[in-house]
Amino acid sequence: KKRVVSGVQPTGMVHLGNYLGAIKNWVALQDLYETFFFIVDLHAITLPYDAPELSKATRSTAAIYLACGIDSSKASIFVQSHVRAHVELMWLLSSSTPIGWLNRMIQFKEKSRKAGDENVGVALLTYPVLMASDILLYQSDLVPVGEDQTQHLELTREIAERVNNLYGGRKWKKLGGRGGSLFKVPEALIPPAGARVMSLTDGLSKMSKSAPSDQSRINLLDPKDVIVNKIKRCKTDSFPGLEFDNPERPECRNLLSIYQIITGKTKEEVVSECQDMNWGTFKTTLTDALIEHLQPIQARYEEIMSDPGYLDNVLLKGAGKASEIADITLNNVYQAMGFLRR
Ligand code: AQP
Repeated sequence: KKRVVSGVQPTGMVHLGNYLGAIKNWVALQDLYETFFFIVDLHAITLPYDAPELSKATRSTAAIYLACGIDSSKASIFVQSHVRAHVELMWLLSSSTPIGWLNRMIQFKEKSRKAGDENVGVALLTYPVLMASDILLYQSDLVPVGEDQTQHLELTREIAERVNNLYGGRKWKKLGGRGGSLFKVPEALIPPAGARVMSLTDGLSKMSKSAPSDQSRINLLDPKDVIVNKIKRCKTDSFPGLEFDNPERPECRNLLSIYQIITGKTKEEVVSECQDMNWGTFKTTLTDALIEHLQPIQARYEEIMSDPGYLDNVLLKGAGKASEIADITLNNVYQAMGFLRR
């Protein structure tokens, strides 16, 4: 079976964008591939954060994976920092990653400009090397990535090829290794169209955990009345009827797309159902669909959170399985790079 890895940062509340763009798609992947879904807590400290909140958000994100249908008997679910190989391999990879490659990363440029140089830790720059480590450790074939992550995945591929050339093949064999590639070079798995969920208050920017206004996103755990209120107040326009493909109506496209994915209907079905609706009617329809979809997830979440032992076990088992595989890669890299082994 091909291997797939992916994760979400425990940096706040998991929102509809994380769910429709990532977690919901993973549920189908776990039946097709050998899957590793982790909570990327080490990435979550690359911008200023609240330490007591980190462990809470990590547990909560893990429970959300399970509540959304990720099944621990099919997928390995674990916390990134529980598998030490992630950080170790990152250090080894960073010696072969030119600073120029990292300086070019758009996300680094944007996030460091926003935060200001004095507030930016070195980890924000080296973040993509940790992501490369996350992926390469598992010899992953496929990585589901949103548009925002394609540049980082490309960098992962470049790092893999460079390390394979520098240390793999015959050179590795001479050091007692198997020879050949140290890393599989992974491919992107592009999510289904329409999976980029935009902000409720601005149809041109993505729904995001870090946006200051909570009104801009639907959190997976938002209670009914909050969802009602957010949809009631979300940005719309004054065009007649509703349509997907008018570039002047990004909010309309976004809300129709959310409705389409959440109900599992086709675009054509949504067009014929909604094209003549006014905003008031559509907002009620969308709100009802969201509540109906999220309610069972929220109920399962509560159940999971009420049994901490169960969650601990899932994460322990997941980390155990992940460590076994990660350690094989890590040991090979140490060997190929010429380290004296214990
Ligand atoms: N708006 C979105 N639409 C579709 N997919 C999205 N993802 C995030 N936002 C959207 C996908 O969710 C996965 C996990 O994201 P992350 O936790 O690594 O954080 P992120 O990509 O930086 O997104 P956030 O949640 O909006 O956080 P901030 O505010 O910190 O940028 C990824 O697969 C991502 O593509």
